Amino acid sequence: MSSQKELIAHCPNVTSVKLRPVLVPLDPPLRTASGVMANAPLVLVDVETDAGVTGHAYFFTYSPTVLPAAARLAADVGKLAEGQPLHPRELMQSIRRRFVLLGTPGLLDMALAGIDMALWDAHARSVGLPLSRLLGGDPKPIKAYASFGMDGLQRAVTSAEQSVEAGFLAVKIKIGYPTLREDLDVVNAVLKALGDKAELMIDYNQALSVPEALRRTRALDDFGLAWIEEPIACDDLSGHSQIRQDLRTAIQLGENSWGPKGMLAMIRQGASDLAMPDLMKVGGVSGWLDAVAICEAHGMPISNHFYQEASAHLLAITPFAHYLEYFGIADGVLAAPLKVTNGYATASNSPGSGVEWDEDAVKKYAVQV
Ligand code: SMN
Ligand code: MG
Repeated sequence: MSSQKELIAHCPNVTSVKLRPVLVPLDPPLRTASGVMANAPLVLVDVETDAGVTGHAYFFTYSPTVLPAAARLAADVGKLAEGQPLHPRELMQSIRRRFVLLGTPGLLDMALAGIDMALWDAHARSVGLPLSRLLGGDPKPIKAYASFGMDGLQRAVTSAEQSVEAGFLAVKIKIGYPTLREDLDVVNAVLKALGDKAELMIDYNQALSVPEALRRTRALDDFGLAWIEEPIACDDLSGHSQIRQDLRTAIQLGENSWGPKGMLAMIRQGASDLAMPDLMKVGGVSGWLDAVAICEAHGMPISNHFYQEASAHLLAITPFAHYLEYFGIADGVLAAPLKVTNGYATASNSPGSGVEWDEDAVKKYAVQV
């Protein structure tokens, strides 16, 4: 690799953007009130440069049905970056300008974000810096919560007990069982298992109507929960605002806010107390920096959704960093998954955003498109 001085004098160019779709088994399957995921459909992004560094990132497509199309779309969009200087922000702005008339929500935004993340990883690697240091900070311990699915009372209690044993200071479970009684029984049992060792967040994954959400969140409001996440449809911001005004418990949104403008709309509507941007849906590292600046201006505590490796770097430079969601959606294809020690996760100190492939696993889970 070129010397530091040569690298800084000569900005590398992107030589290729390669995409690989994989289907990584989730064990156990991830159950939510809005569906079960047995596998993690991921598009792996590799940005090669003429400086001998390659940037890595991945994006999660939620549904295996759209995985091939997402990979093909990202491959086509990636060609727009080839031959260009490795200037993540400027290059992505220029690529996004090509789609103003089309609009980008959905698969295109997902592909653009994945490419953005990989460009930033390549940029950080090209100057030999961890992403957080490139952005003016340093990797530092971020309080993490162990994130689980909707697994029934007994599994939820076992997960809570194991999390406390492992040193976690917070746990999130998903609820939205057929009856409020079942929700309350699971929450009570988990709170009992956590004791005073850890706090509890709950996530409804958009499962309730507004009246049912008012009914259920009122019943949960005295439990001292850290937050209640997405009780109703993620795009019903006025509905969330109505629920929020009715509660003392914090409402948490953000994983489904598309781009900085989506985060701004959530804030303007008064829909949430907290924000948890999803690094893909918010627009990659570039989108995160813009969106989180808006949230900070409104004093909102920031957590992440998924993408824990790069999010740990970004939360390290976020003044109101709240929690890191610890759910390794891509751990099955990573050579060195992020670890939590005594309830805190610290981003990798290696150059880049902390994403390195386990190439044997990538081959094992590869999907032909
Ligand atoms: C979630 C969303 C999508 C897939 C799995 C889990 C959940 C979370 O909303 O907050 O992690
Ligand atoms: Mg959620």
